[in-house]
Amino acid sequence: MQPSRKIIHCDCDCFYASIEVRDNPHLLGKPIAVGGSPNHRGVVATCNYEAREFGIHSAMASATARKRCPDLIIIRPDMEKYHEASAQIHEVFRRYTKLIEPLSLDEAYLDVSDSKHFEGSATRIAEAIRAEVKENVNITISAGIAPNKFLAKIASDWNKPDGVFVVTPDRVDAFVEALPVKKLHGVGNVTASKMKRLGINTCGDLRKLDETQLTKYFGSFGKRLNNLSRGIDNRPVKTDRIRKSVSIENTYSSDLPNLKRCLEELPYLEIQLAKRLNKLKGRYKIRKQFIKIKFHDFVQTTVEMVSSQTVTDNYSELCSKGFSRGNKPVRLLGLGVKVFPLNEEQFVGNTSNVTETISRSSAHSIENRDELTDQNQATISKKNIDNGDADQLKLILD
Ligand code: DCP
Ligand code: MG
Repeated sequence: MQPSRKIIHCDCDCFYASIEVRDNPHLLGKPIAVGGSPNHRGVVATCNYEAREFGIHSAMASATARKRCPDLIIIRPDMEKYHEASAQIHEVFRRYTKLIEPLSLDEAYLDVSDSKHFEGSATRIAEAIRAEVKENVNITISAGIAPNKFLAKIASDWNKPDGVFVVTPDRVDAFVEALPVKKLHGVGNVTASKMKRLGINTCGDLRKLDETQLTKYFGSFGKRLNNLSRGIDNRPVKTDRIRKSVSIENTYSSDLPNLKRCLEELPYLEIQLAKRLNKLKGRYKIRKQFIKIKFHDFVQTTVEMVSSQTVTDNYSELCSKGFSRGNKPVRLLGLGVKVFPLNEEQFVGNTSNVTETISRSSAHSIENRDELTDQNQATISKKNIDNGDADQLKLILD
Protein backbone atom coordinates (compact mmCIF):
# COMPACT_ATOMS: atom_id res chain seq x y z
CA MET A 1 0.00 0.00 0.00
CA GLN A 2 1.24 3.47 -0.86
CA PRO A 3 1.98 5.76 2.08
CA SER A 4 -0.69 8.41 2.36
CA ARG A 5 0.03 11.86 0.99
CA LYS A 6 0.08 15.13 2.91
CA ILE A 7 -1.79 17.82 1.06
CA ILE A 8 -2.38 21.34 2.34
CA HIS A 9 -4.99 23.59 0.78
CA CYS A 10 -4.41 27.24 1.62
CA ASP A 11 -7.07 29.88 1.00
CA CYS A 12 -6.99 33.49 2.16
CA ASP A 13 -10.01 34.81 4.01
CA CYS A 14 -12.17 37.24 2.04
CA PHE A 15 -9.03 38.04 0.10
CA TYR A 16 -9.69 41.36 -1.69
CA ALA A 17 -11.68 42.64 1.29
CA SER A 18 -8.90 41.71 3.75
CA ILE A 19 -6.39 43.69 1.72
CA GLU A 20 -8.68 46.72 1.70
CA VAL A 21 -9.27 46.55 5.45
CA ARG A 22 -5.54 46.06 6.01
CA ASP A 23 -4.83 49.26 4.09
CA ASN A 24 -7.72 51.25 5.58
CA PRO A 25 -7.93 50.33 9.26
CA HIS A 26 -10.95 52.58 9.77
CA LEU A 27 -12.91 49.91 7.88
CA LEU A 28 -12.21 47.34 10.57
CA GLY A 29 -15.43 45.80 11.90
CA LYS A 30 -17.61 47.46 9.26
CA PRO A 31 -19.40 45.54 6.51
CA ILE A 32 -17.46 46.05 3.28
CA ALA A 33 -17.61 44.63 -0.21
CA VAL A 34 -15.15 44.90 -3.07
CA GLY A 35 -16.84 45.25 -6.41
CA GLY A 36 -18.48 47.42 -8.98
CA SER A 37 -20.83 50.29 -8.41
CA PRO A 38 -24.43 49.52 -7.42
CA ASN A 39 -25.54 52.36 -9.68
CA HIS A 40 -24.21 50.69 -12.76
CA ARG A 41 -24.05 46.99 -13.28
CA GLY A 42 -21.49 46.28 -10.62
CA VAL A 43 -21.09 42.91 -9.02
CA VAL A 44 -19.60 41.98 -5.66
CA ALA A 45 -16.22 40.29 -6.11
CA THR A 46 -16.07 39.48 -2.41
CA CYS A 47 -17.07 40.89 0.94
CA ASN A 48 -15.80 40.61 4.49
CA TYR A 49 -17.33 38.33 7.06
CA GLU A 50 -19.25 41.19 8.65
CA ALA A 51 -21.04 41.74 5.31
CA ARG A 52 -21.65 38.02 4.92
CA GLU A 53 -23.90 38.21 7.99
CA PHE A 54 -26.35 40.10 5.76
CA GLY A 55 -26.39 37.33 3.18
CA ILE A 56 -24.05 39.14 0.82
CA HIS A 57 -21.73 36.98 -1.28
CA SER A 58 -19.47 36.96 -4.32
CA ALA A 59 -21.15 37.46 -7.70
CA MET A 60 -24.19 39.16 -6.16
CA ALA A 61 -25.26 42.39 -7.87
CA SER A 62 -23.87 45.30 -5.86
CA ALA A 63 -27.33 46.90 -5.95
CA THR A 64 -28.82 43.83 -4.23
CA ALA A 65 -25.99 43.82 -1.71
CA ARG A 66 -26.63 47.45 -0.83
CA LYS A 67 -30.32 46.70 -0.40
CA ARG A 68 -29.50 43.89 2.03
CA CYS A 69 -27.14 46.08 3.96
CA PRO A 70 -27.68 49.82 3.46
CA ASP A 71 -24.48 50.60 5.42
CA LEU A 72 -22.38 48.43 3.15
CA ILE A 73 -19.19 50.16 2.05
CA ILE A 74 -18.39 49.19 -1.54
CA ILE A 75 -14.80 49.57 -2.62
CA ARG A 76 -13.55 49.45 -6.19
CA PRO A 77 -11.10 46.58 -6.79
CA ASP A 78 -7.42 47.40 -6.98
CA MET A 79 -6.05 44.40 -8.84
CA GLU A 80 -2.44 45.56 -8.75
CA LYS A 81 -2.53 45.43 -4.97
CA TYR A 82 -4.06 41.97 -4.93
CA HIS A 83 -1.50 40.66 -7.41
CA GLU A 84 1.28 42.01 -5.26
CA ALA A 85 -0.13 40.34 -2.12
CA SER A 86 -0.65 37.13 -4.08
CA ALA A 87 2.99 37.10 -5.17
CA GLN A 88 4.09 37.49 -1.54
CA ILE A 89 1.82 34.66 -0.42
CA HIS A 90 3.08 32.34 -3.13
CA GLU A 91 6.61 33.19 -2.10
CA VAL A 92 5.78 31.91 1.39
CA PHE A 93 4.39 28.67 -0.09
CA ARG A 94 7.58 28.14 -2.08
CA ARG A 95 9.64 28.16 1.09
CA TYR A 96 8.00 24.89 2.13
CA THR A 97 7.60 22.90 -1.08
CA LYS A 98 8.12 23.02 -4.81
CA LEU A 99 4.95 21.02 -5.39
CA ILE A 100 2.43 23.83 -5.59
CA GLU A 101 -0.71 23.98 -7.66
CA PRO A 102 -2.03 27.53 -7.66
CA LEU A 103 -5.78 27.77 -8.14
CA SER A 104 -6.26 31.50 -8.03
CA LEU A 105 -4.65 34.57 -6.56
CA ASP A 106 -5.36 33.54 -2.99
CA GLU A 107 -5.52 29.78 -3.12
CA ALA A 108 -3.24 26.81 -3.75
CA TYR A 109 -2.68 23.15 -3.08
CA LEU A 110 0.68 22.18 -1.63
CA ASP A 111 1.99 18.64 -1.54
CA VAL A 112 4.29 18.42 1.48
CA SER A 113 4.50 14.62 1.60
CA ASP A 114 8.27 14.74 1.19
CA SER A 115 8.93 18.01 2.95
CA LYS A 116 11.73 17.98 5.48
CA HIS A 117 10.37 20.97 7.37
CA PHE A 118 9.12 20.39 10.91
CA GLU A 119 10.05 16.72 10.69
CA GLY A 120 7.49 16.34 7.93
CA SER A 121 4.53 17.54 10.03
CA ALA A 122 2.01 18.96 7.55
CA THR A 123 0.07 20.53 10.39
CA ARG A 124 3.07 22.45 11.63
CA ILE A 125 3.99 23.46 8.09
CA ALA A 126 0.47 24.82 7.61
CA GLU A 127 0.69 26.75 10.87
CA ALA A 128 4.06 28.17 9.84
CA ILE A 129 2.63 29.28 6.49
CA ARG A 130 -0.33 30.92 8.21
CA ALA A 131 1.94 32.73 10.62
CA GLU A 132 4.28 33.92 7.86
CA VAL A 133 1.43 35.19 5.71
CA LYS A 134 0.08 37.09 8.70
CA GLU A 135 3.51 38.50 9.42
CA ASN A 136 4.53 39.39 5.84
CA VAL A 137 1.24 40.26 4.20
CA ASN A 138 -0.82 41.13 7.24
CA ILE A 139 -3.90 39.18 6.26
CA THR A 140 -5.22 35.81 7.44
CA ILE A 141 -5.13 32.58 5.48
CA SER A 142 -6.99 29.39 6.36
CA ALA A 143 -5.58 25.94 5.76
CA GLY A 144 -6.87 22.42 5.39
CA ILE A 145 -4.65 19.39 5.75
CA ALA A 146 -5.66 15.98 4.44
CA PRO A 147 -4.40 13.00 2.45
CA ASN A 148 -5.87 14.34 -0.80
CA LYS A 149 -6.94 17.52 -2.60
CA PHE A 150 -10.67 17.02 -2.26
CA LEU A 151 -10.53 16.70 1.53
CA ALA A 152 -7.87 19.38 1.99
CA LYS A 153 -10.09 21.87 0.18
CA ILE A 154 -13.09 21.03 2.32
CA ALA A 155 -10.91 21.21 5.42
CA SER A 156 -9.61 24.71 4.66
CA ASP A 157 -13.21 25.91 4.63
CA TRP A 158 -14.13 24.09 7.82
CA ASN A 159 -12.88 26.66 10.33
CA LYS A 160 -12.80 29.75 8.16
CA PRO A 161 -11.89 32.55 8.73
CA ASP A 162 -8.38 32.30 10.15
CA GLY A 163 -8.80 28.61 10.80
CA VAL A 164 -7.11 25.32 10.27
CA PHE A 165 -8.55 21.83 10.13
CA VAL A 166 -6.85 18.50 9.79
CA VAL A 167 -8.32 15.29 8.43
CA THR A 168 -5.83 12.61 9.37
CA PRO A 169 -5.86 9.39 7.32
CA ASP A 170 -7.46 7.42 10.15
CA ARG A 171 -10.30 9.93 10.38
CA VAL A 172 -11.09 10.14 6.66
CA ASP A 173 -13.76 7.48 6.72
CA ALA A 174 -15.77 8.92 9.61
CA PHE A 175 -15.32 12.47 8.38
CA VAL A 176 -16.59 11.71 4.89
CA GLU A 177 -19.43 9.53 6.09
CA ALA A 178 -21.03 12.48 7.91
CA LEU A 179 -20.16 15.03 5.23
CA PRO A 180 -23.20 16.73 3.68
CA VAL A 181 -23.27 16.16 -0.08
CA LYS A 182 -23.47 19.92 -0.65
CA LYS A 183 -19.85 20.13 0.43
CA LEU A 184 -18.73 18.07 -2.58
CA HIS A 185 -17.23 20.10 -5.37
CA GLY A 186 -19.57 19.67 -8.31
CA VAL A 187 -22.72 19.25 -6.25
CA GLY A 188 -24.59 22.47 -6.84
CA ASN A 189 -28.16 23.32 -5.93
CA VAL A 190 -29.68 21.26 -8.73
CA THR A 191 -27.77 18.07 -7.95
CA ALA A 192 -28.23 18.53 -4.21
CA SER A 193 -32.03 18.83 -4.64
CA LYS A 194 -32.06 15.76 -6.81
CA MET A 195 -30.09 13.89 -4.16
CA LYS A 196 -32.45 15.09 -1.47
CA ARG A 197 -35.38 13.70 -3.42
CA LEU A 198 -33.55 10.39 -3.48
CA GLY A 199 -33.04 10.56 0.28
CA ILE A 200 -29.33 11.32 -0.04
CA ASN A 201 -28.08 13.98 2.35
CA THR A 202 -24.61 12.84 3.36
CA CYS A 203 -21.76 10.96 1.76
CA GLY A 204 -22.76 8.07 4.00
CA ASP A 205 -26.11 8.01 2.16
CA LEU A 206 -24.31 8.14 -1.18
CA ARG A 207 -22.29 5.07 -0.26
CA LYS A 208 -25.48 3.02 -0.13
CA LEU A 209 -25.70 3.29 -3.93
CA ASP A 210 -23.25 1.39 -6.09
CA GLU A 211 -21.44 2.90 -9.06
CA THR A 212 -24.00 1.66 -11.56
CA GLN A 213 -26.84 3.31 -9.66
CA LEU A 214 -24.88 6.50 -9.20
CA THR A 215 -24.17 6.62 -12.93
CA LYS A 216 -27.82 6.00 -13.66
CA TYR A 217 -28.83 9.00 -11.57
CA PHE A 218 -25.90 11.35 -12.09
CA GLY A 219 -24.38 10.35 -15.44
CA SER A 220 -20.63 10.64 -15.80
CA PHE A 221 -20.40 12.30 -12.38
CA GLY A 222 -21.47 8.99 -10.82
CA LYS A 223 -18.04 7.38 -10.88
CA ARG A 224 -16.48 10.36 -9.22
CA LEU A 225 -19.26 10.53 -6.64
CA ASN A 226 -18.59 6.91 -5.82
CA ASN A 227 -14.96 7.75 -5.06
CA LEU A 228 -15.63 11.01 -3.25
CA SER A 229 -18.20 9.42 -0.97
CA ARG A 230 -15.41 7.10 0.15
CA GLY A 231 -12.87 9.87 0.57
CA ILE A 232 -10.91 8.76 -2.49
CA ASP A 233 -9.24 11.35 -4.71
CA ASN A 234 -6.00 10.40 -6.41
CA ARG A 235 -5.49 13.59 -8.38
CA PRO A 236 -1.89 14.73 -8.02
CA VAL A 237 -0.93 18.27 -7.11
CA LYS A 238 -0.15 19.58 -10.58
CA THR A 239 2.60 22.09 -11.06
CA ASP A 240 2.74 21.97 -14.83
CA ARG A 241 -0.05 24.19 -15.93
CA ILE A 242 0.31 25.52 -19.38
CA ARG A 243 -1.44 28.61 -20.53
CA LYS A 244 -3.66 28.25 -23.58
CA SER A 245 -4.85 31.79 -24.08
CA VAL A 246 -4.53 35.31 -22.83
CA SER A 247 -7.38 37.75 -23.15
CA ILE A 248 -8.79 40.89 -21.75
CA GLU A 249 -12.43 41.83 -21.54
CA ASN A 250 -14.60 44.61 -20.30
CA THR A 251 -18.24 44.95 -19.38
CA TYR A 252 -19.45 48.45 -20.12
CA SER A 253 -21.61 50.35 -17.70
CA SER A 254 -23.76 51.39 -20.63
CA ASP A 255 -24.08 49.24 -23.72
CA LEU A 256 -22.04 50.05 -26.81
CA PRO A 257 -24.91 50.85 -29.19
CA ASN A 258 -23.31 50.08 -32.55
CA LEU A 259 -20.31 48.68 -34.38
CA LYS A 260 -18.61 52.05 -34.58
CA ARG A 261 -18.51 52.34 -30.78
CA CYS A 262 -17.23 48.79 -30.48
CA LEU A 263 -14.42 49.51 -32.91
CA GLU A 264 -13.51 52.62 -30.94
CA GLU A 265 -13.05 50.55 -27.80
CA LEU A 266 -10.65 48.06 -29.38
CA PRO A 267 -7.46 50.14 -28.99
CA TYR A 268 -7.95 50.38 -25.21
CA LEU A 269 -8.32 46.64 -24.92
CA GLU A 270 -5.37 46.08 -27.22
CA ILE A 271 -3.12 48.20 -25.01
CA GLN A 272 -4.01 46.08 -21.98
CA LEU A 273 -3.50 42.88 -23.90
CA ALA A 274 -0.13 44.05 -25.22
CA LYS A 275 1.05 44.78 -21.67
CA ARG A 276 0.24 41.26 -20.58
CA LEU A 277 1.72 39.67 -23.65
CA ASN A 278 4.89 41.62 -23.19
CA LYS A 279 5.48 39.82 -19.95
CA LEU A 280 5.25 36.44 -21.70
CA LYS A 281 7.75 37.26 -24.40
CA GLY A 282 9.87 34.34 -25.49
CA ARG A 283 7.79 31.77 -23.69
CA TYR A 284 4.64 31.47 -25.77
CA LYS A 285 3.81 31.73 -29.42
CA ILE A 286 0.57 33.20 -30.67
CA ARG A 287 -1.50 30.90 -32.86
CA LYS A 288 -4.86 32.68 -33.08
CA GLN A 289 -6.52 36.02 -32.44
CA PHE A 290 -10.07 36.11 -31.19
CA ILE A 291 -12.84 38.48 -30.20
CA LYS A 292 -15.65 37.81 -27.78
CA ILE A 293 -18.85 39.80 -27.84
CA LYS A 294 -21.69 39.59 -25.35
CA PHE A 295 -24.79 41.40 -26.55
CA HIS A 296 -27.12 43.26 -24.22
CA ASP A 297 -29.41 40.21 -24.04
CA PHE A 298 -26.45 38.09 -22.86
CA VAL A 299 -26.21 36.22 -26.15
CA GLN A 300 -22.52 35.64 -26.67
CA THR A 301 -20.36 34.99 -29.70
CA THR A 302 -16.67 34.38 -30.28
CA VAL A 303 -14.86 34.82 -33.58
CA GLU A 304 -11.28 33.75 -34.16
CA MET A 305 -8.71 33.59 -36.92
CA VAL A 306 -5.34 31.97 -37.37
CA SER A 307 -2.58 34.45 -36.74
CA SER A 308 0.92 34.48 -35.33
CA GLN A 309 0.79 37.99 -33.93
CA THR A 310 -1.70 40.58 -32.73
CA VAL A 311 -2.72 42.52 -35.80
CA THR A 312 -4.99 45.50 -35.15
CA ASP A 313 -6.82 45.17 -38.45
CA ASN A 314 -7.59 41.56 -37.67
CA TYR A 315 -9.30 42.55 -34.45
CA SER A 316 -11.39 45.12 -36.33
CA GLU A 317 -12.36 42.49 -38.88
CA LEU A 318 -13.23 39.96 -36.17
CA CYS A 319 -15.22 42.57 -34.31
CA SER A 320 -17.23 43.48 -37.41
CA LYS A 321 -17.91 39.84 -38.09
CA GLY A 322 -18.95 39.13 -34.51
CA PHE A 323 -21.12 42.22 -34.32
CA SER A 324 -22.96 41.31 -37.51
CA ARG A 325 -24.05 38.05 -35.88
CA GLY A 326 -26.27 40.01 -33.49
CA ASN A 327 -26.45 43.57 -34.76
CA LYS A 328 -27.58 44.82 -31.39
CA PRO A 329 -26.08 46.74 -28.46
CA VAL A 330 -23.01 45.22 -26.86
CA ARG A 331 -22.58 44.70 -23.16
CA LEU A 332 -19.15 43.09 -23.08
CA LEU A 333 -16.22 43.16 -25.43
CA GLY A 334 -13.18 40.95 -25.11
CA LEU A 335 -10.15 40.26 -27.21
CA GLY A 336 -7.29 37.90 -26.92
CA VAL A 337 -4.94 35.37 -28.38
CA LYS A 338 -4.68 31.60 -28.23
CA VAL A 339 -1.11 30.57 -27.53
CA PHE A 340 1.12 27.56 -27.21
CA PRO A 341 4.33 27.28 -25.22
CA LEU A 342 7.53 27.59 -27.22
CA ASN A 343 9.18 24.93 -25.17
CA GLU A 344 6.77 22.77 -23.22
CA GLU A 345 9.52 21.20 -21.18
CA GLN A 346 10.35 24.42 -19.44
CA PHE A 347 6.97 24.37 -17.75
CA VAL A 348 7.05 20.92 -16.29
CA GLY A 349 7.72 21.18 -12.59
CA ASN A 350 8.61 24.83 -12.82
CA THR A 351 6.54 26.33 -10.08
CA SER A 352 7.69 29.88 -10.52
CA ASN A 353 6.30 30.02 -14.03
CA VAL A 354 3.12 28.51 -12.82
CA THR A 355 2.71 30.95 -10.02
CA GLU A 356 3.26 33.79 -12.37
CA THR A 357 0.55 32.48 -14.63
CA ILE A 358 -1.93 32.40 -11.83
CA SER A 359 -0.94 35.49 -9.97
CA ARG A 360 -1.50 37.62 -13.02
CA SER A 361 -4.96 36.35 -13.50
CA SER A 362 -8.05 37.97 -12.23
CA ALA A 363 -8.98 35.59 -9.48
CA HIS A 364 -11.29 32.90 -10.63
CA SER A 365 -10.90 33.65 -14.26
CA ILE A 366 -8.90 30.50 -14.03
CA GLU A 367 -10.90 27.46 -13.32
CA ASN A 368 -9.16 24.48 -12.01
CA ARG A 369 -9.64 22.39 -15.12
CA ASP A 370 -9.30 19.01 -13.57
CA GLU A 371 -11.80 19.78 -10.87
CA LEU A 372 -15.33 18.90 -11.68
CA THR A 373 -16.97 21.25 -14.07
CA ASP A 374 -20.38 19.73 -13.61
CA GLN A 375 -23.11 21.65 -11.89
CA ASN A 376 -22.64 24.97 -13.44
CA GLN A 377 -23.65 27.11 -10.54
CA ALA A 378 -20.16 28.06 -9.45
CA THR A 379 -18.79 28.32 -12.95
CA ILE A 380 -21.59 30.53 -14.10
CA SER A 381 -21.40 32.87 -11.16
CA LYS A 382 -17.68 33.21 -11.61
CA LYS A 383 -18.09 33.89 -15.29
CA ASN A 384 -20.63 36.54 -14.52
CA ILE A 385 -18.29 38.48 -12.36
CA ASP A 386 -17.70 41.11 -14.98
CA ASN A 387 -17.03 44.30 -13.22
CA GLY A 388 -19.61 46.91 -13.84
CA ASP A 389 -17.29 49.82 -14.30
CA ALA A 390 -16.04 50.63 -17.72
CA ASP A 391 -12.44 51.08 -16.69
CA GLN A 392 -12.31 47.84 -14.80
CA LEU A 393 -10.72 45.39 -17.14
CA LYS A 394 -10.63 41.75 -16.48
CA LEU A 395 -7.71 39.66 -17.51
CA ILE A 396 -8.40 36.11 -18.41
CA LEU A 397 -5.69 33.55 -18.61
CA ASP A 398 -6.75 30.12 -19.65
N1 DCP B 1 -13.50 36.51 -6.59
C1 DCP B 1 -14.16 37.11 -7.65
N2 DCP B 1 -15.34 36.59 -8.10
C2 DCP B 1 -15.89 35.51 -7.51
C3 DCP B 1 -15.24 34.91 -6.44
C4 DCP B 1 -14.04 35.43 -6.00
O1 DCP B 1 -13.67 38.11 -8.17
N3 DCP B 1 -17.05 35.04 -7.97
C5 DCP B 1 -12.24 37.12 -6.11
C6 DCP B 1 -12.46 37.94 -4.87
C7 DCP B 1 -11.97 37.08 -3.75
C8 DCP B 1 -10.90 36.24 -4.41
O2 DCP B 1 -11.34 36.09 -5.75
O3 DCP B 1 -11.46 37.84 -2.67
C9 DCP B 1 -10.70 34.90 -3.74
O4 DCP B 1 -11.85 34.11 -3.88
P1 DCP B 1 -12.38 33.15 -2.76
O5 DCP B 1 -13.43 32.28 -3.37
O6 DCP B 1 -11.23 32.48 -2.08
O7 DCP B 1 -13.14 34.11 -1.76
P2 DCP B 1 -12.57 35.00 -0.63
O8 DCP B 1 -11.11 34.80 -0.41
O9 DCP B 1 -12.99 36.41 -0.87
O10 DCP B 1 -13.39 34.49 0.63
P3 DCP B 1 -13.19 33.15 1.47
O11 DCP B 1 -12.84 33.60 2.86
O12 DCP B 1 -14.52 32.47 1.43
O13 DCP B 1 -12.10 32.36 0.82
MG1 MG C 1 -10.28 32.91 -0.30
